[in-house]
Amino acid sequence: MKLLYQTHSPYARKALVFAHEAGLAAGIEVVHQETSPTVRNPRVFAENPLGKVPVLLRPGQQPIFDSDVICAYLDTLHGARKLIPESGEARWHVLRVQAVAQGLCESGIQVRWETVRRPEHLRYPPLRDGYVEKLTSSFDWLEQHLDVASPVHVGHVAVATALSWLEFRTLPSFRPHRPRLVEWFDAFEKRESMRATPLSGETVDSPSRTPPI
Ligand SMILES: N[C@@H](CCC(=O)N[C@@H](CS)C(=O)NCC(=O)O)C(=O)O
Repeated sequence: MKLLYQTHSPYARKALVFAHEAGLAAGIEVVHQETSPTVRNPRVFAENPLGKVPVLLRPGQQPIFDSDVICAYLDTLHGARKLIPESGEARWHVLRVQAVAQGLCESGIQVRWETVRRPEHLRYPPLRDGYVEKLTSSFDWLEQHLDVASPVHVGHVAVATALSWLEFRTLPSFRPHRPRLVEWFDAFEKRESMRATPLSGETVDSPSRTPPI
């Protein structure tokens, strides 16, 4: 299998960290791609109509995209303890944590658009503030609800890769006043799966875009 990947994407890293945690990373070739909604990447669009990474390519089968779906697929490929519980409240808890983590990444990306990525005269501070509020409210939710003592699950992987990326991009910090979350995260970052997948690089946006004909 191949994974269309980006070294500064929290979503791509989530899929790869999951593969490491599931013992599947050795069977996945990482293929680096750059994506931005302002610069079309034909290789990625050929596999995913949304033009986003990560995308998992399987020989002779349809591509799988969206990190949530890739993780769910990978979890079917191994015989060890499932990282996504198959039933019961445990399943809904883990998926809910994953949803909050996805929202952290989405909100962080929006904050970056409204602070550094969009040309200055097109930025809209109330939108930035609204997304910052989603970040802080999600940090508080995680401080209260994250099951820090449970065996690793997809929600942990998603939250750790999201928080790590927020720090990498010096977005609003989750650290003040959230000791439980901080202790858990600092320990998680030491895991082999996280150390094997460091974040690096810059997003390349186009300052202006010619619409497709
Ligand atoms: N919901 C998707 C989000 C993927 C995503 O937004 N990837 C970014 C990289 S961080 C991307 O490729 N963006 C390009 C674009 O928005 O066109 C997932 O979980 O995989």
